[in-house]
Order: sequence, then C-alpha cells, then structure tokens
Amino acid sequence: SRTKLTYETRANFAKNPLSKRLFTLMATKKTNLCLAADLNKADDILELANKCGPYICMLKTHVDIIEDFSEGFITNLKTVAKRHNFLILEDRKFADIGNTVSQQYGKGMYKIASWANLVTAHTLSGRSIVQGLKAGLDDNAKKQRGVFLLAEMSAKGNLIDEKYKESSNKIATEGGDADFVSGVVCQSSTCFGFPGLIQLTPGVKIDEGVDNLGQQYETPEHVVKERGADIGIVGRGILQAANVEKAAATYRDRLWTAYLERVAK
Ligand code: 5IU
Repeated sequence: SRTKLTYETRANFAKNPLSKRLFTLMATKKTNLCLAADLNKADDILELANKCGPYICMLKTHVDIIEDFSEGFITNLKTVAKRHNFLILEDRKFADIGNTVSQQYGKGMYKIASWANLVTAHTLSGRSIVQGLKAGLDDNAKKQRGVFLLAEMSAKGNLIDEKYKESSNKIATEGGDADFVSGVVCQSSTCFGFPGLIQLTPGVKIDEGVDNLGQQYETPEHVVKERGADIGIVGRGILQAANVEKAAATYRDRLWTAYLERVAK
C-alpha cells in the first residue's frame, strides 16, 4: 500500500507538479510537519514562521483571521518561505460553484492564487470546484498550484459519510482535472490508495484529547502509523507552547521518526 512507500518513490507517481515538489521537499528537508499558523496579527505569523521555518515542510494560513492583512505581509511571508524552504497552504476550504470559487481564489482583497502554493477545497459542489480553481489560472500558473480536497474532517459529529468519502476520492484521482489535485485532507489511510497523492491530516497533538469546540486530537505516531498521514498538521500543540521553536522541533522529530518506522522494511 502507499503508506509503505517512501516520499522519494511517491514523488514519481505524482500527477500534480506541486505534490511532486512537496514529496521531494519533505524527503530532502526531512520533515512532514505542517504548522497551522492560526494567529491574528501579521507580524506574529511572520515571527512564528521565521522561528519554526527550519522544521516544517508547509505553513498553513487562514488569511481571513488576520486583522492587519496587507500586501506587505504577503511579500514578507514569501521571503520567509523561500529562506526556510517551505510551501504555503491557504486553508480556504472553497465550497461554492466554479464561477464563484474562481473569483474567491484569484480576486478580492487576498488574491490567494497569487501567493498560496496550495489551497484546500470541499468537494460538496463536485468536480466543478477543481475546474473553478483552474479557470482563472494561465497554463504556466496551473503547473505551480494545487489543491487538497477534503474527504474527512477531525471535528466531532461532522456530516461526511462513506459515500461522500468515496466520491471525493474519485474527484481526486479520475478525470481530466486530477492533475490539479495535490492530495487529500483526511483522517484515515482508507480514504484513497493512489500513491501520487499526499494525505494531510489535522488534529495532531502530543497530548491526545479534545478541545471545547469539537476538535479531536491523536498523537503524531498514531496519525502517521495507524491513520496513514503523510503530513501532520499541528496548530495549538505548537502555538501554545512556552517555546514554539522547541515544540516545532519536537513535533518534527516525532512525525518524521514515525514515518521512517512506517516505511522501514
Ligand atoms: N483543520 C482541522 N480539522 C479538519 C480540517 C482542518 O483541524 O478536519 I479539513 C484545521 C483547523 C486548524 C488546524 O487550522 O487544522 C488545526 O489546528 P489545531 O492543531 O490548533 O487544532
């Protein structure tokens, strides 16, 4: 199964240039940690990214929670990403018809398509969600962007069922737009089998448990070895630590060791 293959091998299966790039980045930088930078001030995100940059393969943003968003912030974030060699994932969770998604992606205040290497999207509206994302990009830009499709959520009581999961897998792997799909956001290895896609899994914390708004956590070892995560997303496990840099290093070590043990013959 795909979970026994190394990231180097998986890169050769990738149809989307960004998943290929990310697999290769993970293998060379030796990290499968994605940091969820859920902070409300631009400078706090930049400081966090600078401190944790050496330990992560990807920084995940929610650009609509930033109170002082500016073009300057994006310029600086791109500089930090280049300095520390990580990709930027805007966790926008697009969910509308293609025509609207196309505008939400490329236009408005945030112009997400101009800076986010990767974005997330729900599959609720079907294939047109991927077509909508691609619609506003020229041929060159299409090769430098990708989407992670949601097939499961970590929230307690979420409405996604087996059929929805299967249909999401089909959108991610079949048809002419699968080349724009970098991976799947999900909680288990059964979500998809194709080794060229990346499994992104949130709800990761060294201290397992729940928060008071329905979030459910598993340990780094559990998500990688039992749930099939290729990349673990960690937010508050790092953000609320006394020393964020140390915490990022610890999560990186534990997620990476779990991956090495998973692929070991
Ligand atoms: N996130 C989830 N669960 C999901 C999806 C996304 O937690 O099913 I899809 C996001 C939300 C938050 C981050 O930005 O991942 C997790 O942050 P914490 O580690 O602080 O819970």
